[in-house]
Amino acid sequence: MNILVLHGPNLHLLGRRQPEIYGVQTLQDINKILDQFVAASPHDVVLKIVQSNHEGEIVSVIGDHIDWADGILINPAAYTHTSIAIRDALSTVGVPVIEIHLSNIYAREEFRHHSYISGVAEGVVGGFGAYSYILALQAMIHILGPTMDDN
Ligand code: CA2
Repeated sequence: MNILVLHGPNLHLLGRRQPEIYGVQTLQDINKILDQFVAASPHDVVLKIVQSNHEGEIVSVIGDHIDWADGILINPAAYTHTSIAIRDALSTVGVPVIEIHLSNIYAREEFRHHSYISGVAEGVVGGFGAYSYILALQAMIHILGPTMDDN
């Protein structure tokens, strides 16, 4: 199963600022944990991980993987609250999407309480720091596993 992992704007700065909100792990640490989880998985999982600070680039990356991705994990970061373009791109691909947040967006400022992405996602995982990513990956393997293992 091919899983596209997308990290949105400013997440390349993780671990350097606001550790009280986003944790001390860097994006490289999170990517390494995901790769280690995949290596230990009995399923045939391939991850492609992309970080971008640009909305249009995220839209393009999603579209470019339309024939490759069986599922998409995305932390849209600030675009969560603004981007109809990313929402449309995700719904066009037509594969399961899981929205990820490091922080609990509902325990923060009001403007973070609305997500344009949740309505096209299978589910949302947030509030667990880097562990949100592992939970989301586990959920995606759970969703895709039965269909893929039949192949
Ligand atoms: O909690 C999350 O994962 C967020 O998606 C993170 C976004 C924020 O806009 C969302 O509301 C919730 C912000 C990502 C910025 O990451 C930083 C990393 C290090 C230092 C400063 C920001």
